[in-house]
Amino acid sequence: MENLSNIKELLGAFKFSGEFEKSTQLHDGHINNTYKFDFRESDGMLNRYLVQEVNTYVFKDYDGLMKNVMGVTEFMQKKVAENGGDTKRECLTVIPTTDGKPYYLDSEGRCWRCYNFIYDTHSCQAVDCAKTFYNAARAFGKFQNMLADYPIDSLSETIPNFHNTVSRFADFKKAVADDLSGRANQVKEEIDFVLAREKDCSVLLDLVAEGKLPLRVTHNDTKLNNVMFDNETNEGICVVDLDTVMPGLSLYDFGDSIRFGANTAAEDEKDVSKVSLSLEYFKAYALGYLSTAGESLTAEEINQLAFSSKLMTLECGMRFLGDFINGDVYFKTEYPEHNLVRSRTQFALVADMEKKMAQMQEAVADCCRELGIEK
Ligand code: GN1
Ligand code: MG
Repeated sequence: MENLSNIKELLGAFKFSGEFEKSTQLHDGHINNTYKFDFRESDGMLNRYLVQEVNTYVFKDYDGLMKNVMGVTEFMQKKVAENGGDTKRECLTVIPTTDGKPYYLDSEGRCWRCYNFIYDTHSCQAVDCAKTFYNAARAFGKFQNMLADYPIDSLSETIPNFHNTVSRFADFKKAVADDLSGRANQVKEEIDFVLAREKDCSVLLDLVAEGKLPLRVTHNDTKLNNVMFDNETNEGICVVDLDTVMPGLSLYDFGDSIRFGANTAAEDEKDVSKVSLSLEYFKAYALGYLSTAGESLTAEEINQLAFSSKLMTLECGMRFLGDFINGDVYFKTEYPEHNLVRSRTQFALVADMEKKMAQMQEAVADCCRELGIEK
């Protein structure tokens, strides 16, 4: 029971049902700590919950965050029910604390929350075939559609300027200038790679300022492992990790999915020669996403899908490198160079996307033709 010295306290904190059996830590995310809690009912039935310690260094306004999560989950439950879906499997439900609150502050001031566990599903850490990635795309496209009429002004910005790449670039330059870890001189080549791409950082924001791209309610962390796939059908039935649901661009969601899932190597592959953009996976994702969200997208959004993939990869790379230079204060790491390794894979992927940009654009155009989308 790693890190769970406060298990007794937690067991009394939430409205769990049944007799506690065990907790198991899951190691998926880079930010929060996640555990499965198993309980047994007197009739032998298993009750499983997902308990998470919210990282309050990253999410300073955890109260605003949980208000967003409550609002979004309740909204989605209604939508799923209206469409005749299964509210226990197709959306998350927050399990309240024993005194009816959405989160629990423990005696050390740490913030905990609890979700229903989604049975008979699995998550994927890497794309195994194009169909899986297509299914993930359909899930994220549906998610965006489901939240299309969510009251956008009611959402707090859980992390201000999360995908504002101009502000990310400024943060990056500050990290280099401050050089808190003294590591900047080891990574000059990587720093130069970022600095040479300053112009890319403002492309989407300029289009927003010109009124050419709409703000939408977006997920903002569309990694493959944030989709739960049905064990039988392999369809993406539920999108999880709602911490960064905020006003954003559809392009952030599209691009971030490609960054992670269309890479032929893992995000932290040490051998960068294995890193490349799979055009097959790119096209599969574009097809899945356009087949669910395509109708509601504008021509300019579709026009920027390929570029947004490169931009989100560059942004993530500069965040990893910036964190390496800051001394690994944000992302969890397993070894001292981990963030540097992660940033190198992102930059190798950016470089490969730059070579393949015309083919990526062509793949989007093919998908639009296949789906009869004319904008
Ligand atoms: C973090 O924790 P996880 O893996 O869901 C990060 C994302 C990054 C991602 C990189 C709140 O997400 O923005 O793209 O790592 N989440 C936050 O793998 O910063
Ligand atoms: Mg996640």
